[in-house]
Amino acid sequence: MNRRFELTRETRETRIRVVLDLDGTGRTSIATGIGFLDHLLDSLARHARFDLDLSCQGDLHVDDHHVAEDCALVIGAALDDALGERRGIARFGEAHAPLDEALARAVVDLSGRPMPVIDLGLRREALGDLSTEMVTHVLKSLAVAGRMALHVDVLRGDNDHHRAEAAFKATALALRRAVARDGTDEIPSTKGVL
Ligand SMILES: [Mn+2]
Repeated sequence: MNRRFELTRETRETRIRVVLDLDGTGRTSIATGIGFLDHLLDSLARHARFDLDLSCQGDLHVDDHHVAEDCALVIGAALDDALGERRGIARFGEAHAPLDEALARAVVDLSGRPMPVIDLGLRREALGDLSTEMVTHVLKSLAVAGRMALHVDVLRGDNDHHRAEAAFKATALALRRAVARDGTDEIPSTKGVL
């Protein structure tokens, strides 16, 4: 079963092309126009072992909101499509990830229902050219479009760059476990549908 999906999404605010392969090796090519967003998405794909090509031309003259949100929505939509009926996957995944003094925890259920609960405790206004509120919003948008419960908490950490990056690494590791094939052809749900 091929778990690779390509998608182009164009609105008046952004034009995005994504190629996502859940069975990749963590090879990435990411150009959103926002350096710190590239850094976080690169970390997400690399540690999830997804291959991710993502390019976005967006209205950065307005602010970072549309680009950051739409990139996350497109990755989530590609993930949803690549998973198909969600047959033969672990479905649940959890992970802790440290980055030096920071420690993050992510717990994911590829339930088919969008439910993000994100608490990163970021204190700065921005990291590079990405506002910190958008770091949280990207994870929320990913969970909504990817139709998953995603709980991410940063448990400690002094440096907001470390806190944000640890959150994305933990999310990546949890996703890697949740999408892992379990050797069956079953849909892992008592309902029989995800
Ligand atoms: Mn970093």
